Amino acid sequence: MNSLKTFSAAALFSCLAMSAALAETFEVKMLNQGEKGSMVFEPDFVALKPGDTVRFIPTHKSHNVATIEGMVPQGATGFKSKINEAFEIALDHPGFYGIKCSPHYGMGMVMLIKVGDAQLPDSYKAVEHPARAKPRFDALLAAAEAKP
Ligand SMILES: [Cu+2]
Repeated sequence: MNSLKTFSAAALFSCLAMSAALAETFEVKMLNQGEKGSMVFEPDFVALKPGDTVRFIPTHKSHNVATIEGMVPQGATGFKSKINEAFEIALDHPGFYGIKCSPHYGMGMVMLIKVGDAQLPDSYKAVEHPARAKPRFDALLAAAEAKP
């Protein structure tokens, strides 16, 4: 009986230790030219567990990262980095973040972040984007909805 108690306490402890250790960091490059064309975040979609971190790397110059109005989970706050600077943020609010590069939003430089289990809100599809950002976002939103 005693040994069983000891065992379950140890198992519980190792689970807690593991879940803390499992918080991951996802790297996203900011590029003038990538696999999907010019002015891109690469990758342009990341799915995080709550508590995971996204690190934006200024691989090429003149980029930043900023949340798009109307595309931040309810109760969460948006963020915006400085041009040419690496930027790291831990996200623990479940939901979707629509992301743009401020100088290149008009050239379609956008990406989508999913945190935890979340349903894409319909309101996200109604957000207006510059002409070249729209098709990229439509594809990202469609892919995000198709994923389980
Ligand atoms: Cu940019």
